[in-house]
Amino acid sequence: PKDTIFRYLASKANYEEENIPNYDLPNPLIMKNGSTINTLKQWNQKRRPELLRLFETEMFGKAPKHPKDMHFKILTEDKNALGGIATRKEVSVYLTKSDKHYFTVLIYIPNKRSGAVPLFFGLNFKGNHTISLDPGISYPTPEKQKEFLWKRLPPRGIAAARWPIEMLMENGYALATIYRGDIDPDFDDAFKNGVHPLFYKKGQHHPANDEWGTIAAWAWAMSCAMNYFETDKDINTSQVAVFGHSRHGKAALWAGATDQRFAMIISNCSGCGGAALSRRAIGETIQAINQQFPHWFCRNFRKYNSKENTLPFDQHELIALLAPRPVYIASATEDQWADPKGEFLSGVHATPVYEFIFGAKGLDAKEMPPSDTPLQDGSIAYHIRSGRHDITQYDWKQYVKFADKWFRK
Ligand code: GTR
Repeated sequence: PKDTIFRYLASKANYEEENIPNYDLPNPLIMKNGSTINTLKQWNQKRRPELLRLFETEMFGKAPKHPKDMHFKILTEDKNALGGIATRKEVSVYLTKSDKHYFTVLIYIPNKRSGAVPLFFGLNFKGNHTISLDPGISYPTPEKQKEFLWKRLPPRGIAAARWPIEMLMENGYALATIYRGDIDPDFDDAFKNGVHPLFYKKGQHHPANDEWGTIAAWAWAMSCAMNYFETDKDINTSQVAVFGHSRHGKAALWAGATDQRFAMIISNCSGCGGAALSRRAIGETIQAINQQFPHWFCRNFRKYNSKENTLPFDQHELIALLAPRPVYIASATEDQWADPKGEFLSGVHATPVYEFIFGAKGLDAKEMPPSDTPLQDGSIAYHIRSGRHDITQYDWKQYVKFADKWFRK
């Protein structure tokens, strides 16, 4: 049935530039009340908080503060993983005083290192044990498997093609990941499972209209995990790149916006609700995304179904919230559902904030580059890879190159 909704929505969608409605993008440097932002101080004290609040209350939903009883435990550690090239750790992040509510972070650290290393950190779709054939990765516990409502256990290593662990180790990067279902399952369960119920007020059974959906919960958990990384002396926490493919790309962008400890943000095919401009209403639209994934955003976001022009922001301003940190936006030629051009334009229209406020080069282009021609000169990088909606070796090669540029100067 899920597939049926998608096919229905995809068949109804507009894919033609000439059918895009007329729109004016909000100017990231103009406040809601019309006043202009000229200085770093005005940006930091006025406009950034205003935009953040708007995205929070109208789109992703407000998440709670980090739990005060949050604590960590290293569950397993193997200094001789992957034939000796890496140290593998599994760390639980407990959200309450007891050891009952937790999610597990899987971490690989290159053994060839001197001192703390930079980290790539992102969510996975099918379970930590699916990112590699490494037999040392624990399967989720039977209780967890029950919680995840898996019909069957996804096979070990099934997603390995998307996770070039050896390549990252060779290049001196650590890698960390969390199974997103370990935070909040990716289906509409009226927020009965996952982290939401842990934070309900007395008598509350559902997040309020402006409170966190599933994507905000994923981003929040990544921010919680960052607190663990700060205790891990092998990880350079001033060099953490938060990344994500597709729905996890949306989560990575929101994590970067809400937690400025993330030093780099990578959006791979994040599409609607991610890097793509909503007002273009091409491919996946707000209405389509809210229909297919009613749990991703807060309820307020539904006000904008087929009313993109009434949004008090657009997605270029989500990119602007990341400034002045380096951001990589990537698309794929066959991924029209995600609107590659809208992803590119977000970078273009976030650029004034990078330039005028921070004196940094943003995305230095007006026209989309040809496929497989990365633009990596500025703080906002962009490429459109030939091929389908995916994260590939090609994409990873670019991300490492970009990270080298910023983290190894
Ligand atoms: C699609 C969804 C997209 C994107 C994608 C994914 O079905 O419409 O917004 O997030 O899933 O996560 O692969």
